[in-house]
Amino acid sequence: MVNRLNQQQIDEALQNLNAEAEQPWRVQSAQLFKDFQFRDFRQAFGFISQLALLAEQQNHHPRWCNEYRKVEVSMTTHEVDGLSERDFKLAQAIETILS
Ligand code: HBI
Repeated sequence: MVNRLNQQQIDEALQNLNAEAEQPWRVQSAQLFKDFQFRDFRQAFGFISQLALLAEQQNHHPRWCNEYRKVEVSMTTHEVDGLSERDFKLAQAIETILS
């Protein structure tokens, strides 16, 4: 059972998530979204590999788009047709693999 977050909950969750991040996550087209830029393709692909393992662990699977050293990540929760705590939990975990 998962709940759809309302706007106030989304704003609070974004604030927590972005508190220590250099580049912020944002909500774009109803998705939780962030652009990542790496030193080179190898680093970008390493990040994607770690992201894939995290997604499996959490059974929550983001969309990603990679071009050379750039990776765009976005996600939503289909079950609630919006954002849920699952999106923010995965985003937080993604930040920890970068730190
Ligand atoms: N990944 N991003 C995302 N959103 C979901 O709603 C989602 C998912 N991965 C697995 C998943 N849902 C399953 O829990 C359901 O399809 C059963």
